Amino acid sequence: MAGIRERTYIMVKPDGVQRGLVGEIIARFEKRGFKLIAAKLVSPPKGQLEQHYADLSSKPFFPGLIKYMLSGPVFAMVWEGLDAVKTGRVMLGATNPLQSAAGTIRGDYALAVGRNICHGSDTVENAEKEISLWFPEGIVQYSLLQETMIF
Ligand code: RTP
Repeated sequence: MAGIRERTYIMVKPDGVQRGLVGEIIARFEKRGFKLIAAKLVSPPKGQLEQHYADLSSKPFFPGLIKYMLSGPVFAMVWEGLDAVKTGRVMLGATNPLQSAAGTIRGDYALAVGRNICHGSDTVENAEKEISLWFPEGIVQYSLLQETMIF
């Protein structure tokens, strides 16, 4: 759903997990004001990663991307809040960390496009698809006190 209850799928990739950046990334989203509604550490099967990145399957870097994503567990999350998809992408920074602004997650912690720490949905439609793919068991529903204060 777009607007104040918009949801986005954010994933800490294997390099981010290995480097101990899960807490830092959670903290940034929490402090910004987003609400965590799902989270888990998972080692997905290859087919799930191929489905997640299906639109990139013809790219030359696709096999390397899948190998990288299979190199360790990922931390899968769903965050909810105002313009979560667009703002989440801004917080991640440009795909290639060499172009990511300082102050963004990639701009502060990454150097290479092939090791760029995190994923964020690029559209509301893709967010809903990705949430279904990564959290087929469903999402917890709860209210935060701050929700009544923000809007
Ligand atoms: P993501 O889906 O991971 O959030 O990244 P994105 O939308 O910013 O970028 P996208 O073009 O969808 O690329 C997905 C991931 O593929 C890897 N990549 N490698 N070697 C390369 O030239 C290259 N280009 C992209 C990155 O890990 C990128 O995040």
